[in-house]
Amino acid sequence: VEQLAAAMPFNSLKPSEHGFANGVKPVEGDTVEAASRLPGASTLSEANGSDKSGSIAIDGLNAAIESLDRVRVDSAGRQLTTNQGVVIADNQNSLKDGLRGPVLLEDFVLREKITHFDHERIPERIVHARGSAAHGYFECYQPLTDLTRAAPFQAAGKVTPVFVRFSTVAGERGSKDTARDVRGFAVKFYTDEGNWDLVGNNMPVFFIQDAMKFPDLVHAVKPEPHHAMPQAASAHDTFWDFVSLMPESTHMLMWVMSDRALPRSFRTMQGFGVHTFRLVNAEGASVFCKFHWNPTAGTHSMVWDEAVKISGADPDFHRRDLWESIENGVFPEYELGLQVFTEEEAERFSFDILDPTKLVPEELVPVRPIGRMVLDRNPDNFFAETEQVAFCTANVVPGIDFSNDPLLAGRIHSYHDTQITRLGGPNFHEIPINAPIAQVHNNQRDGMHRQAIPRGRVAYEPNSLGGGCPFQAGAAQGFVSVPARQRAEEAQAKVRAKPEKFAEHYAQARLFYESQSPAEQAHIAAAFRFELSKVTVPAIRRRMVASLRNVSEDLARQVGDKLGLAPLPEPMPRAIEKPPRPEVSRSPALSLLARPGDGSIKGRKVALLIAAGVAQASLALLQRQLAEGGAVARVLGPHIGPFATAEGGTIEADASFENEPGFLFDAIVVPDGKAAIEAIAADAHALDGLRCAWRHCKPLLAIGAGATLLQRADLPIEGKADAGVVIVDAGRIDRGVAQFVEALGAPRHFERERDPPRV
Ligand code: HDD
Repeated sequence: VEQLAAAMPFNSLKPSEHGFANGVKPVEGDTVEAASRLPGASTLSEANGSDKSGSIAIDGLNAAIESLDRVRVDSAGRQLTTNQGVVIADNQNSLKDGLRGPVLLEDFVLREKITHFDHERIPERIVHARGSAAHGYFECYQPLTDLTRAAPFQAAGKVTPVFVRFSTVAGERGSKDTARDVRGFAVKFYTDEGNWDLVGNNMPVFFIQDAMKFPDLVHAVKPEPHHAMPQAASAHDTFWDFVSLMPESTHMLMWVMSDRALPRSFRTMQGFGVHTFRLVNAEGASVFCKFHWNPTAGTHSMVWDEAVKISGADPDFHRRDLWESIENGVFPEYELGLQVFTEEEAERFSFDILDPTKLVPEELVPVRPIGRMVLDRNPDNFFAETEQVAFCTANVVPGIDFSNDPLLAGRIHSYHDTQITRLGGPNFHEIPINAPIAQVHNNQRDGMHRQAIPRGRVAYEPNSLGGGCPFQAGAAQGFVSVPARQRAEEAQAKVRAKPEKFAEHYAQARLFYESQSPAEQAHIAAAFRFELSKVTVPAIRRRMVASLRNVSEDLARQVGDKLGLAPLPEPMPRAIEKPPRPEVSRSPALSLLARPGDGSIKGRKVALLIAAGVAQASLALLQRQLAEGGAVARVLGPHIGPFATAEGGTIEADASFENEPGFLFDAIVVPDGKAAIEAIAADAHALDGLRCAWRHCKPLLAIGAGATLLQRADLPIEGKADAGVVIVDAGRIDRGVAQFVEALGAPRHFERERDPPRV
């Protein structure tokens, strides 16, 4: 390894790329630091061939890889073949009857190639079409046997492989990552007792209370059917028409108009199971539970102007961040937390725990950390894994069960059903990424694209010819549904109706708004203003502001003013005159600032602006500290390639001010060197980048002569700037670098923000 590393640039995390690594599985109870040092973290294994399939089983960081190895294909050093394995002599020319003659029907090589190509596309997901995924593992902190018999939670240090797909909801497969939208957060646990899918979102509540309305909601938010616009946006008439007629959406609207809908990255957003689930222990006793994923890197979001600009410059912004972070060894990590409560406790809550438009405030039921999830391997192939993965809320394992949430009931049906069209038949569970590690034995047979070859003549149960196999396991081992009681007063006739507490729609919307920081509240008001100003029908705008009056007069006024609605419309009539008194009126945990992270700069992207004459020495300390902290520094110049430095050397620009605009970065650094500053100041792309960094409340560091560039960009740095603007003399770089690194690891510097913006 050392010899090879000396001979060529070599990433020690990815020895498998170089064809000599035998990966190692994570040691039970290992820390992420130790796990990240293990070889085999990458699967880009072009150099690893095997005799049979072209793939050799690199034992990576999780056991799910073994089941995928069987089908991994690696063509390094191989001849081209047809799908029948026949070696192809010429892949450039079709078979013709003479040089200028017609192409012959017998050309099976041509026909096979074109036919396969014609069928490459499959239907995209009806919602959550755009997504990105990664492999990883879940590690349990402590046994939870008192609460649940679910396999991942049975021992401290137990590692369960996972595959996680993040997504936007409304946009099509080729749309942008940075839309204002909910994000999907779907986790497939390959447990040793079967697959468990926790199919959640980055918001803990939902728009509707009953699956019956899901098709209407989706039709309303998707591009309008007559002209198919707008793409990946809720800022249009049909969405606001629907939600303004659905007061139950109000709470979720507060989340979707908040910074939560603009995550900085998938690494910095929370995830929630949304519904109330049940945990069931080996004795069959059950409690209710809500699932929370909390990112170790803290919760960080973008601002709207930034998201709009990034959408144009890099529609793959989140996908790229996830991919590059994993390749760089900055593994996204989340802690799994549980809110556990009993049926009796739930009955006393002011809201119904079966209502998915309500959350359980953390002040009422604290979140108990129970394990962590680390994403440490990028997929080998986007289509085979990320596109073909099929999540389903019905996929639970012994120890996990459902509540009677009516939204969940519809989901239990919908997910399996949708894959039958999307993946072309009922055998999609055999697609490698979907196949459980636990063995499958049953009497289901045939169907399109069957892969397994069941042996024997018995395909029914009970049987005697097969010795009674496969046989029922009994309650001790198999899945048993919780025999949930129906309370006597609930044991009614069939009804199409809801429990009474479902009719209260505003208390938690208010709780959310009141729990935000002033900057977050301002962003919510601005988001409503923006979205509703795109609505062309005045009655819809009025109806929505009427609904906001039930949440917060302050918010309704801010939005109404900017929509020219004076006086404000009357508040929307409420379904309940005297709603139950909420338990808490403030929940600090609902603000993004509640989880700023540990101050680490891991994965942050920093632009270093250079031009000819740059004082390279002024950058050296900074570059070292950024690298040590796990941040990514990119050198941006007027063009890519080498530039002469003030010291007489050369420095290479990785990117240009034009091809990687400043708003793509978390921070910008302007080094010392008068000549360089003159050259940078002559390029408005660079000045725009600085203005964006300022406007988006990001850190800026100017060293020596670099300070004049901030003035040339017209940044209003009069008197004492905020902690995010660091200006240092060339002689005191060390102090400036320390301040800058601290600012980089902190949340945005919103004290700078003005609405409308000054810069
Ligand atoms: Fe859903 C996909 C999350 C309500 C029907 N949903 C889908 C995905 C996520 C969610 C993360 C993408 C999975 C992936 O990456 O492949 N959905 C949610 C959450 C909901 C929710 C958190 C509310 C709590 N969904 C919901 C309802 C229904 C559906 C009420 C239907 C009754 N969802 C689907 C679907 C999708 C889907 C049509 C599209 C593609 C797929 O399932 O595999 O079945």
